[in-house]
Formats: sequence, structure tokens, C-alpha cells
Amino acid sequence: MAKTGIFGGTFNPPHLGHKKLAVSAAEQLGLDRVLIMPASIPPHKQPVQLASAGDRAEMCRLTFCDDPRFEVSTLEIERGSKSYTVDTLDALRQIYPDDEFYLVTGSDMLDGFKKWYRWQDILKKAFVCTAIREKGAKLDYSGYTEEEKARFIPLTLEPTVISSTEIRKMLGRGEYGETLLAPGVIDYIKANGLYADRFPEYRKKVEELLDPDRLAHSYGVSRAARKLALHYGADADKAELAGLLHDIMKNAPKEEQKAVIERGGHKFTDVELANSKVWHAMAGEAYLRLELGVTDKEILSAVRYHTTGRAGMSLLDKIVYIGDFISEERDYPDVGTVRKYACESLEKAILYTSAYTVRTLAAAEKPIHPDTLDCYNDILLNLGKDEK
Ligand code: DGI
Ligand code: FE
Ligand code: FE
Repeated sequence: MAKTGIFGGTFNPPHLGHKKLAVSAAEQLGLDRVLIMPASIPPHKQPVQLASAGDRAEMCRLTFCDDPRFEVSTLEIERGSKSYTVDTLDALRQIYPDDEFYLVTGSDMLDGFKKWYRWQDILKKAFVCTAIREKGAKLDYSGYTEEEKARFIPLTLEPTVISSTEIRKMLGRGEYGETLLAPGVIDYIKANGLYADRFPEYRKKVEELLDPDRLAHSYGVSRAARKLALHYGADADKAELAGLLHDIMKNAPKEEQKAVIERGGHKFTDVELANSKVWHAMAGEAYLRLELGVTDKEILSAVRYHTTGRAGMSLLDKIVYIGDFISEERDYPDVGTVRKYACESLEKAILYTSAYTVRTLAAAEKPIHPDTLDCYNDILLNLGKDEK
């Protein structure tokens, strides 16, 4: 029977303290394999400096996978924001029907373990390996039955003096913690521009105006846009900023959205008046220009057209439009298809998503903004599919 350890964490970023702890647990428990399990982070718990789930998983690979016992599992990331350990254990049971499971964490799990969702079931499904504060010390089992006690295993783990929070602070100052992070992780953070708080003033504004879910979405789109920009050779900082700002008016009351659009000099058409879903994009552009003094035409355009698209979209328009569809917290059924297309060609992704938008709006007998139709036709014709 193989022994499989499960080492979960935020890993934002993973560091050498995590590695040391996992190696030590593997040795003390005689584990055959350790699954490194980056967690998905619910919107209201997201720190300002959060790397995307994909980036955290990749940094875990760079940190742990030089040791053949370690494997990165994206199970919880794929399941999305609500991941209970007990469900993870059930999912792992499907993959490893005969293994013994050992849950490993860095801190004393006994503190607060009874608050874990279905903790009794967790104890039935896995050994819970919990750190003791010093060698020879006993775990405090008060309140557990004999049967439950037998499922806890004490581990002597040196408490890590390194913390991801401290490392993020250093990275924010442009220090790379050469002795704290795996060399591959440092290169990865540099290449992808992770953990820099590049637009603190705009970030504060967005934090002030958006609810936690919308804020998490905005961070998600800013990260997706930065990635797309790096992939397609656009200005990564501009893409990140446009992504951060794209929904800035989404939580404002409709009347306020309408007012700022008019103040910005726009005359509503009848279709637009009947189409309040698209107002937040128009209002966003006007608000950025009038209230926040944004003058960058490319950013203003990307925000303005992020919902509808338009004919003749710029590279930045396309990046923000698609970033909005593939942001990591999006979980509509065919998001995987759009993510795949987005890596191959922005136009291919836009054709797919704009066709979907047109189809859904027409099916629900809702008005369709002319820019939405122009976007669809323009991309279709340019991809040479008009003869189809
Ligand atoms: O703001 P988000 O939710 O992140 O996404 P979004 O800006 O793409 O807005 C999506 C909503 O806008 C969705 O409910 C579909 C709607 N929408 C997009 N294009 C049109 C539209 N609604 C109408 N009525 N007409 C459009 O052309
Ligand atoms: Fe939007
Ligand atoms: Fe959005």
C-alpha cells in the first residue's frame, strides 16, 4: 500500500521553507509520494499581491519537482473557490484507490481542527500529521476519542522562519530573496512581472468602488490581460492597468452610469437606452477620462469596448475583451475552449465568444448593440470564413 502525503497551501509564492518542511514530512512518514496542492483562494480572502492559480502551480513545480517524490496537483484549483479538504480526499480516493493518505501542514493542525468542515470524516479518510512545537512534546488531544487520537501523527518540523507574506513584501520592493526561493521561481517571477504593486493609486480606487467578487474579477482580468500581452507582444503594463480598470463602473447605480456617459459627451441611441448591460463599459471610459484623468487612448478604448467589442479592434482592445472571458474565476461550461483558443489566436477566441454573445442575446430576444454585431462580422470576415 503506497503512502501518499497531501501538502496543501496557498503557495503565494512557494518558498524553500515549504520545500524543507515537505521533505522532512516525507522522510518522517516514509511517504512514497507527496502531492503539492495549491489552494484556490476565495474572493474575500485574496491578498493584494496574488499570483494567478496557474502561476502558483507553475512555481510549485519549479520549487518541488526536482525531487521525484513530489507532484503538483491542481485538483483544488480546478474545482474553484470552495474546496473542502474532505471533498479533496474523496476525489483523491478515485485516483489512488489503494493508498493511505497523510495530510501534512506546517502548523499545529490541532488548533482549530474541530472547525474544519466534517473533521470527523477527514480523520476517517486520512492521517492528520501535525507539527509538535518541540521535540518530545506531546500533542494535546483533549476532547478527542481514543479512535480519533490514533489518526493524528506528530511531526517534528522546524517552524519555517520564512513567510510568503514577508517574501511578497520583499518582492514588492524589488528584492528577490535569493536564499528563500528556488532559482527557477525567481526567474519566473521576473519574467512574468509577478508581485509588483504597479498601480497603487488606481488599485485603491478600484478597491473603493467594487464589491469583493467584482474586485477579485478585476484582479483576475488584469492578470489575464498581462499574460496575453506578454504572449502577443503588447505593452504588458498597459494591458494590466486596462484589465484592472475595465469594470470600474460595474457596481455604480444605473442612473450614475447613465449620467457620467452623458457628461462624457455621448448621445444615447435607442438601442443603447434599451441595453443597460453595456452601460458600465461606456461609463467606465467616461469616468476614467473625466474623474481619474486617464488620457491614454488605448486604455480608454479597451475599457469602452470590453463588453461589445467593435469593428477594427486594437490589440489592447482584443486583449482586455478576451481577458474578461478567460480570467481565472470564470467558470462557464466552455471556458476551457476559449482559454485554448486564446493561446492560439485572439481572433479565433473573439469569433467564438462574439458568436456566443450574439446567439445568446438573440435567443433571449434581447437588443444587440451594433458594436457587438460589427465585432462579430469584422472578425468573421477577416478570418476568411465569409464563404462558409
Ligand atoms: O462586466 P462583466 O460581467 O465582466 O462582462 P461584460 O462586460 O462582458 O458584460 C457581460 C454582460 O453584457 C452579459 O450579461 C452580456 C451583456 N452584453 C454583451 N454584449 C451585449 C450585451 N447585452 C446586450 N443587451 N447587448 C449587447 O450587445
Ligand atoms: Fe464588464
Ligand atoms: Fe469584466
